[in-house]
Amino acid sequence: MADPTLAELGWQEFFSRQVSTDEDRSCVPVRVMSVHRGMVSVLGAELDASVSSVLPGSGGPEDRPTVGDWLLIERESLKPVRVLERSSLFKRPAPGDDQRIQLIAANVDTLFVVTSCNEEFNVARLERYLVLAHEVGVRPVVILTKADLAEDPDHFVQAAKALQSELAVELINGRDRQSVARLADYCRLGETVALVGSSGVGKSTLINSLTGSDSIHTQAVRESDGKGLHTTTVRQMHRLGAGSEGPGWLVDTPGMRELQMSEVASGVAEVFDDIVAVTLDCRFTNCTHAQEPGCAVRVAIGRGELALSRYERWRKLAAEDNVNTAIASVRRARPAKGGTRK
Ligand SMILES: Nc1nc2c(ncn2[C@@H]2O[C@H](COP(=O)(O)OP(=O)(O)O)[C@@H](O)[C@H]2O)c(=O)[nH]1
Ligand SMILES: [Mg+2]
Ligand SMILES: [Zn+2]
Repeated sequence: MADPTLAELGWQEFFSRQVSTDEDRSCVPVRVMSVHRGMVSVLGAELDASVSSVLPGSGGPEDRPTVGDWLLIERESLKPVRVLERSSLFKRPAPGDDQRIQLIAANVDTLFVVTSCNEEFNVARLERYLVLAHEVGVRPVVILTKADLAEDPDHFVQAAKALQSELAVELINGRDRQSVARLADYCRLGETVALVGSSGVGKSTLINSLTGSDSIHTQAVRESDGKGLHTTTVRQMHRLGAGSEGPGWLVDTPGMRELQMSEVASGVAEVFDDIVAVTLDCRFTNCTHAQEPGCAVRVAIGRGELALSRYERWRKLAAEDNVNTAIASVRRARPAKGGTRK
């Protein structure tokens, strides 16, 4: 495959205006393709290399490079200088009591929320992913796989479309290249699509069909820089559309088993904007929609204009977000144990 140009890699004015004249002379921008222990695989306009992921200075938890990042590196030494400000960032709290944040992917344009036309399909889980997409500021597309195995695939399409007005929903057989071909429209020149969804829904299959490759595993480590890298790394940018015009990028994400909602209030408000609109008609601005007189939410539920199940899912997500957001702000206020922050 020919070396990509910066535009094909996703370079935009948003990034170029962050680079000073001095930096422009001494550095080159490269995009992070995958992250390994202490190293990142990067691609630039004329550069395919593995460079250190350790940046000068201490930096905050979000300053280390992740998949999809634009990294400035020194032209001669290839030493990393800094990560450019991101147009979007997916992250999650590291599992357990760890205070660290796990960075998932940066500079993503579109989120493919992948689910299948079977018992895996779950509206509450889909809503969580939609909240995440809106919070991060990327366009969500629900991808329904295994259409070929379902008796009534349209039932799943309708259920997904009901989640949000104007939500893009695509029904596919992920193993069939013709069936997935139209999804390439969501991933135009230099654009990046991240895939999320439970294990087994067909994310890897879809990436293989879209990129026309047989196995993601053969792509996990490039020959040019495979030396000393851990082959178990899964998160990686895959180039779409070999030879075709307008190739974009696909990035798989680790299964987010416990997708905790934290600091996503605006995402919740966007996904449930219909309910938020109803609450504006409640008599009291701090209405809890339980006992208060003049509660527009209870009226809407009583009239059948608002589904009780959807209202309850909204309450649950909003409550979870409130608790986790409060915990996160307490943690931030407290100095890290041992005094040093990584
Ligand atoms: N029949 C059918 N099988 C599929 C489809 N998508 C994925 N699969 C199969 O489902 C299994 C899990 O797919 P995989 O891509 O590994 O899921 P991942 O864990 O999300 O990456 C594999 O056996 C795939 O062949 C589909 O649309 N139709
Ligand atoms: Mg997979
Ligand atoms: Zn109310």
